[in-house]
Amino acid sequence: MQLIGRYSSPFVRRVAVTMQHYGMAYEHHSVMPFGAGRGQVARLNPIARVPVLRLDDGEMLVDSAAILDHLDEVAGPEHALVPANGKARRRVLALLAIALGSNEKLVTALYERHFRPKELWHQPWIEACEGQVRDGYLWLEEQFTGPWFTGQAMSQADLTVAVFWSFGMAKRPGIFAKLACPKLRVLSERLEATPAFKAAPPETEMLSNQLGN
Ligand SMILES: N[C@@H](CCC(=O)N[C@@H](CS)C(=O)NCC(=O)O)C(=O)O
Repeated sequence: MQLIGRYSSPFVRRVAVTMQHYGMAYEHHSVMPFGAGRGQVARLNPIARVPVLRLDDGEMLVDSAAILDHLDEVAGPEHALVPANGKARRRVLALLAIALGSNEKLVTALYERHFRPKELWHQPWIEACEGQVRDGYLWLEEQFTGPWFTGQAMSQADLTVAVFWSFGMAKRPGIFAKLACPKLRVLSERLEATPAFKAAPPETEMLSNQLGN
């Protein structure tokens, strides 16, 4: 399998960490969906987004949720990080929906600050997005009763929130360091120290480094 996209993308990284966790071998192609890399990504995904997972028979999967759904199927119900059915599955998907939504709003605000000239930044829009980010993480913090989100076993909710938390801390430390989310912080630090996370560290980012806190 080939995983396309840089680990500096939290969507790519959650796929990579999951593959490491499952012990699945893959080739990593660290390509950005912007600038010089855009054409290469567009040949694999019509909307030029990462992650893309190319399966051994050439089939192309796009979108981290669809990719993870496939990987869970390959891992099998005993090992899958999202339960196969019922209330347990709905619970993990509900947590993931808020984590993904919060992270998407963070990325939206980052893109506003990266792609538009500073004098055209629309501050009310940035603040609205960042308010949604805060509300999402505060809700997730409330849901976390430990040792994992859904009890005694790690799920995709834990892995994804840990990846997204690290991304938020790196990109907008001024927001994330002030968030009253001690349980999410500990969860992220705990998982970042595991072999699966260490095997897929975020590369030095080339985009959005100069955006302030
Ligand atoms: N819902 C998608 C989001 C993927 C996404 O936004 N990827 C970003 C990189 S962090 C990207 O490719 N951005 C380029 C673009 O949106 O044009 C997923 O979960 O895979």
